[in-house]
Amino acid sequence: MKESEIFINQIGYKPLDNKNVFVTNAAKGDAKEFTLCKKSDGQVVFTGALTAAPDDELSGGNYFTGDFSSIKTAGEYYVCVGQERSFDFKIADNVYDDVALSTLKYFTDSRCGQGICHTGIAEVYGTGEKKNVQGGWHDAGDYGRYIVAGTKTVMDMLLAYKKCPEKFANFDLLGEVRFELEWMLQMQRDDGAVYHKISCYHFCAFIMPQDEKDQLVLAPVSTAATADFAGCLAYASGFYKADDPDFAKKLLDAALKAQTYLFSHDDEFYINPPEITTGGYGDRDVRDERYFALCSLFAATGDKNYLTQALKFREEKKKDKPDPKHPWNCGWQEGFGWPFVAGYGTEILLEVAAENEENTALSPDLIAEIHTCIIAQAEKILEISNSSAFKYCSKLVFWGSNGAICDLAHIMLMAYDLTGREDFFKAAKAQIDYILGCNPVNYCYVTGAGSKPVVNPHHRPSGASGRVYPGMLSGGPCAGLLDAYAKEHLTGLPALKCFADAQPSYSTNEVAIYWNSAFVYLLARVR
Ligand SMILES: [Ca+2]
Ligand SMILES: [Zn+2]
Repeated sequence: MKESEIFINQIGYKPLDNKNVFVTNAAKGDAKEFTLCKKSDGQVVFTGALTAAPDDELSGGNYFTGDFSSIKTAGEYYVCVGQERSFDFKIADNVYDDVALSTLKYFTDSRCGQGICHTGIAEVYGTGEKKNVQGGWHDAGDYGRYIVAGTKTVMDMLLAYKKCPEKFANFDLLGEVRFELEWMLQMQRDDGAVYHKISCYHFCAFIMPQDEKDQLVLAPVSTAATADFAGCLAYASGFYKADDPDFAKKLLDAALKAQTYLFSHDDEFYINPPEITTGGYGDRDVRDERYFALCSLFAATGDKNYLTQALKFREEKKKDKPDPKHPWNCGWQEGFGWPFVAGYGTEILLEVAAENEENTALSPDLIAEIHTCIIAQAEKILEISNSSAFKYCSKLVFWGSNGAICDLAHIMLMAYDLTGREDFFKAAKAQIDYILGCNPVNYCYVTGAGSKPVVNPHHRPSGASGRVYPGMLSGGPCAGLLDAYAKEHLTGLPALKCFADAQPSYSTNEVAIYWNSAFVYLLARVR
């Protein structure tokens, strides 16, 4: 049977969610309406109008949409348009429980070390020294472990846990995060600086992690890694204080030591030395990393000097000249990406302000300025979502676009927290709908979930074992066509169709801990 071109969230909706169906012009034909039918007996429970969706370049235009938000009765359904029928889906309170748990278990599946893999002693690049570093999560499709990637991941997980701990009742989030933190602690040099990453010199073939036995190497230290480490560990320390004060102290002490190094050293930007060809994760602007570290240390210690120093970076970055080539990193942005971490610093300041209204260091003027800034950014993102056929909230479709829209939704949720405005919340939820099936390629982008999940991810353990690991968010469309497979198969397509469920297409179908964590955050907030 030919797959229909009716797009719904393949997992389903919560009773009170906005519920939208999307359909191509071709599938719509002459139909003016869609029907919502019960899966059990085909009974029509709702008929609604199909209206033209906004025409946008990214999806290619010519889509129609319908709204069945008024149906709140739990059950299993499908949508019909003319002779076409959508995948089945559910309406239920707990509809996202399984997918949420599987996206968390992915982290446990990604654990390195434990006596099984990458147990060798690493060389410290260019020094002749050796160091034993164990643990941490494998980063992505490969087995590297990178501090900036790990930081973003840990921060997403901890922020989600902080906002809604009840959503993690069936998963030991702090235990899982601790596995990464224990590894991060080993990545610090005696002088406080932090190695950028540990990996082999080159990517391996599609083999299991225990079969990668090449020499491990610790790449040079960097400002980005050292500042991320300081920000992340200082924030994390608060979560372990009650149950394990010694571990909490260890984290905070390491963060303080990293910050001491940062105060006395100019920026050290990371680029791969010629002998190392694994993921570079380079970043030419580390003002946001320094801001994040300082905000986090201010929150952890109460020392106003950290705040004063943090605000200097904020003011300086605000003065960036407009740069149309890099609009996503020009001026102040509450970023939540591995190279854009300002949002984490700002979230922490807002937490301090909310928990301690007497805190005189955070002046009402400063807090008002932060609020205005967040709401202005969120409104721009909301506007993009509203002008998109699939309510997609970005104008750019980069490598890892599925993670990026979760990060943009995070900004809308910050604005929702400040204003209570439902339109921010609903647009954030719409990104979950997009990822789980409301998209022009009709994929559920999480492995093991939905009627048409990704089944050929660029993920070595899946490829080598022949078993697709569940709970992984595919990177999703990448308009740049950055790998040979994408160039061969996707040239000329609209950006949101530049996706191939094919193992070689690393630029569209890789997975990564920090895309998963962005999804974990968003799903925890809206489910
Ligand atoms: Ca940066
Ligand atoms: Zn490993």
